Amino acid sequence: MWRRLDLRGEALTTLSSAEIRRRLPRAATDVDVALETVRPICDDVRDRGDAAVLDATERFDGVRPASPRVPADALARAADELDPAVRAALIEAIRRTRLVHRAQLREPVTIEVAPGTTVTERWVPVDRVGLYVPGGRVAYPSSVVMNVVPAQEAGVGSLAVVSPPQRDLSGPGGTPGPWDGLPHPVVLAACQLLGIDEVYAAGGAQAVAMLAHGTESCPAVDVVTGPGNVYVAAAKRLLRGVVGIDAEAGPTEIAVLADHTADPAFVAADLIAQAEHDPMAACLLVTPSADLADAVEIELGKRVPVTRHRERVEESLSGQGAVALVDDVDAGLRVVDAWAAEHLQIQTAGADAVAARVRHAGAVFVGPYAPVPLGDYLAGSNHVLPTGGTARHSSGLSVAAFQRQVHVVACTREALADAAPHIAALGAAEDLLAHVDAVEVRSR
Ligand code: HSO
Ligand code: ZN
Repeated sequence: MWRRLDLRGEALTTLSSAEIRRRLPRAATDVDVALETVRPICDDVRDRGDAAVLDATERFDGVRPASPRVPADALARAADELDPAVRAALIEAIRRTRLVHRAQLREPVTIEVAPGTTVTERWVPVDRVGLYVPGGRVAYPSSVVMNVVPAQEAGVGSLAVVSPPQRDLSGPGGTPGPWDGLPHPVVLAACQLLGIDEVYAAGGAQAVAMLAHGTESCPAVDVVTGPGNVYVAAAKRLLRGVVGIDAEAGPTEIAVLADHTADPAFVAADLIAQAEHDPMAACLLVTPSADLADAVEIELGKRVPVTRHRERVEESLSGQGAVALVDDVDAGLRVVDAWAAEHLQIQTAGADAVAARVRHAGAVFVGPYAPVPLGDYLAGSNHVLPTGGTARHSSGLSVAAFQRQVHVVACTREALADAAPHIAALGAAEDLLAHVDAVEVRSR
């Protein structure tokens, strides 16, 4: 059901990271192809505003709301009808996520680089953000928390949440029910719990374009964040520059680095949990223990047939699932670093020390009792994480996505005079003599 890769022996030591990465499976998503699909949609939203958003919504989501803006009474109703256990869980998730993200805030720092010359570095929130919450195959109220909390903690004043509308035909005789044309009610309830009153029933490229260009009902934002499908990623790529974006999310993925001490049932359950997100999800086990590889395979054989989203899981595991056998945990670390997983689990002896050596992963989960769903929902860490190997150069969502760092330079007359000869030398070297003059005019 999944492939076995043998990375034991000499081979690994002679391969570069990029070569190791190429040998490991990962679904190929072609954002460039999707670009051509989303370009006319984004242009249409730019030109025709709400009408174009609603047309695209009708076409792709099969439902046409009266306006993209979700009415306040729908938010209130969603919160009233929220299951108490889900409410309690969301409140605890919000509390923990706030603690972690508040700790990311940086005070301004002033550095005196020479007597009389200071550079102050301060972090300034953007004015207005748009937060994308997926709602296609699965609705993600937890993603409301993961986007909204960092934006709020960063100090952003104006927040808009977008999430695709659902078709609800639960009314009498298959007529539209109370949630027809609205985002998933638990998504709405999560917004209400977080104090967000600006929510739009829009998804896909049309939602990103609405946020980026602005429409009659939705003023343009400065930054768009949040995960989505390939069309959302393509729209972000197209509109980057018109707005700031966090990252282009690809299919979710997990790597488990485990040795003979790992519990095969835990490992199999963790792989299946990631695979249930998406048939394109990539699940990788890296282990020096052939016994563990066999035992995990047996566990998968037991668990996959009875899992709720069996088809997705089977497709994911047979498409991009693999176990890579390595010589030892050190070699395993090279492999998982090369792959740069969105989620990396360490289930080895001395897991803390192994985890401390990881260099490339979106988030690291240490030991047998830190499964990825803990991070998805409740650890307080962010679950919007870099996919597709981009963990080599990018981070998960944090307050930094919603702020800019600004350098503030101050200098006294005397300090400028001290710096003048150096500026004159560099200005002359670049043949920019007006630069030199702008300093000298101050010393006359
Ligand atoms: N594992 C997903 C996040 C998520 N899981 C949301 C459940 N809900 C990608 O990081
Ligand atoms: Zn998940």
